[in-house]
Amino acid sequence: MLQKIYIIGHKSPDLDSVAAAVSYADFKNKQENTDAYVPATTEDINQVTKFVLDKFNFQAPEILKDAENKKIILVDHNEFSQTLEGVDKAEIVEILDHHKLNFKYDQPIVVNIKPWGATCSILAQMYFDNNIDIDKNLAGLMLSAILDDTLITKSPTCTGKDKELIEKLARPTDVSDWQAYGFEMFKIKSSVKDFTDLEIIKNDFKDFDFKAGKFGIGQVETVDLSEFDAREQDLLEAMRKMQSQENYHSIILFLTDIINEGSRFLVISNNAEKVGEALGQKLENNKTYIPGIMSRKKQVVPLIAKVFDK
Ligand SMILES: [Mn+2]
Repeated sequence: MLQKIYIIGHKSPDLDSVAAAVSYADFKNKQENTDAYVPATTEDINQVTKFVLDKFNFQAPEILKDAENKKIILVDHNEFSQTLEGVDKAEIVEILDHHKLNFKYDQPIVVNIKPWGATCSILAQMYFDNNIDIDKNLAGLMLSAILDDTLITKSPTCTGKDKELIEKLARPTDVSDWQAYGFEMFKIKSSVKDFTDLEIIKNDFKDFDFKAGKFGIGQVETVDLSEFDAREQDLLEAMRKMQSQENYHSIILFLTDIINEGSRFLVISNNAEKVGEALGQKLENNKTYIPGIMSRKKQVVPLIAKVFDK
């Protein structure tokens, strides 16, 4: 029997991670005329991912907790700090991603990284380049992931290529106004009223192993920042607890207002003053607001890494 090859995104899976796994499995299976490629996620999918999979008639991928002895393709990430358990005992066959490369391996493998706004943008272009048919549901799925990762094109990570692909993918779908559809998605993302503090922090959270120590950087994208005002103290408390229990140098949570294009930062750190300096701001009571900051990978991580990873 053919050995399965699992295609899987990062921990705390976001829509792009899940949609990329689903789409790339479809692409590979079609291209190689097989069914060996299986999309997977590390854990339960988030609410907006559920909404999108439902809307375009896809099943949630199977959950894969341990990669040991499995063949794996990593999508939408490449850092071991962000991947599933057992990857050190797995056979990684390929990487498809749009983040900075921080990957070492003892074998030559296929690595495809482009500095575009979403992994699904790279994938959509691969379908077009290889003349592989994209049905309207798959177009809708990839479109949604690009809109999500680029904050409806407002993020500094969004490139001309992403915009071109958004237009192209929207055409065959029933989405007549992609901007309005994008806001509908972000309203679902923003509705975190029923979440615990820890669920909010961990909803879109990534670990980074910097020279100064372990950093956890979480982001919440919202259309209504004021919804969080009353919870900031509780969020900081939960972050403080998490920092001591899980040995973080720093935990940074930033709440991005996609309407006004800026982010509210909450910081718990062994050296909060220095985190503030790295961000170019003075923190007051572990908090600050920075206009224009919307992207973890293009803005926050480089600023923090410059100070704490040298
Ligand atoms: Mn992504």
